[in-house]
Amino acid sequence: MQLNSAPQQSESFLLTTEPSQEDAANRGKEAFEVSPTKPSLLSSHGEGKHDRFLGQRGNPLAFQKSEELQKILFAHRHERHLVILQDFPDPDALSCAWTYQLIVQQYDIKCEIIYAGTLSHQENIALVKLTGLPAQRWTSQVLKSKDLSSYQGCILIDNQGTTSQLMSAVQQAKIPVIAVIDHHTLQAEHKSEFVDIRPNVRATSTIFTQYLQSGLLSLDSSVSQHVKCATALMHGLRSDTNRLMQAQEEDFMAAAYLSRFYDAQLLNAILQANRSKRVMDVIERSLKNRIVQNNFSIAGVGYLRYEDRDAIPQAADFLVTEENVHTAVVYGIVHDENELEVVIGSLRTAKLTLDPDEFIKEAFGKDSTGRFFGGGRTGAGGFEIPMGFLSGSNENSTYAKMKWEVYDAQIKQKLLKLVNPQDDPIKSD
Ligand SMILES: [Mn+2]
Repeated sequence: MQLNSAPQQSESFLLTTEPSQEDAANRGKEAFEVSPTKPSLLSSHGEGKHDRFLGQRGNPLAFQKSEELQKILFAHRHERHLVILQDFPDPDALSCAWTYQLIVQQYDIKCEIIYAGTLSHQENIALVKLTGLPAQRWTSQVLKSKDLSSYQGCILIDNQGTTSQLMSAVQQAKIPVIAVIDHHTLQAEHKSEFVDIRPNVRATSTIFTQYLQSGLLSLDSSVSQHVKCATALMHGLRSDTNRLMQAQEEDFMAAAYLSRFYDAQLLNAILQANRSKRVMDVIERSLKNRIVQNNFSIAGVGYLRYEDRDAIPQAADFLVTEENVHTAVVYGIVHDENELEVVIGSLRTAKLTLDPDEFIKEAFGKDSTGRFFGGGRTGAGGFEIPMGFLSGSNENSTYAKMKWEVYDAQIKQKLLKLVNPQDDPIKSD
């Protein structure tokens, strides 16, 4: 891993928001006629037959899930749906949501891709700008202006609803969950018509590429949107597999398929996005503050702005490259322009036997409502700890410093308990 490429991004958990307007009326007006024969995967054309064979041979589950999803989409044709992403969407989430949108257009389903937080990582901003990826930011103000009763369903992609603050509004509006498609560890039982959760797959982009290969949508390299979407998927796949270094056979198969359609130059342009000075400063602080024990590198970086939140996983990506370090945890207090503050942390590990999901859950436990403060997937994890009553009021720097020190000490204490199990007072020898 190099400093100039930090592909893995944040795992996010609850945060509140700031304004930005998206005009719901600007959604595409095109309506596709869906013939009753359309839903059969056998009706797909072009390279479909060959790809179907690949999908089937390579992965019967993927083929079966594609078929199942197709039936559900057919049953929901002509509806309006919301695709809900985690608050700080990463390339895997963004590209899959876009793929989903292109798939369901064939069923005259209009879906809006929404997230509540912000695009923080420079590569994500570049991805969205350079490909024209149609994701909308729904802050609490935007949410208030929306008539949720006009949506007949919602879809969770690359998350299971635990990392989006939009979920409570969607649940209140009684919008049913139609599909959950994810590769994170199962977070809860889902009351959803369609569930495709495969924690053994490294990226949701792999799952979506398999849907494409099964014939849910025939990519056409003469269609610019398809090329851009394939490029986004390639970026998502690379990003969640540490540039394919953690990829497994099916991820490579998916990348091989995408290689027929993606635009290498466009991908390069996305990856060239530079870090801001403030992100560099956070990385510098993480280097200065890190403590290394038992191959774990732990660094608190103090306060940082909401829009620089992704500096935390990028710092963790960097710290884990140190010799004799297999796992890095970086955390800080993220604040927005209001009073909101939250402790956010990221874990990166190169140790195959360390399960980030288990580690984070064990280290920080649950809040009073029984919800875990964080979780993870292969190689990466994250946590968010709301600060409640202690939030804000940092005009007094002594107070701000004191508050940071308390959180810093508490987080270190919880992490070190797991890092140094020999500190257990009960010793057998
Ligand atoms: Mn992912």
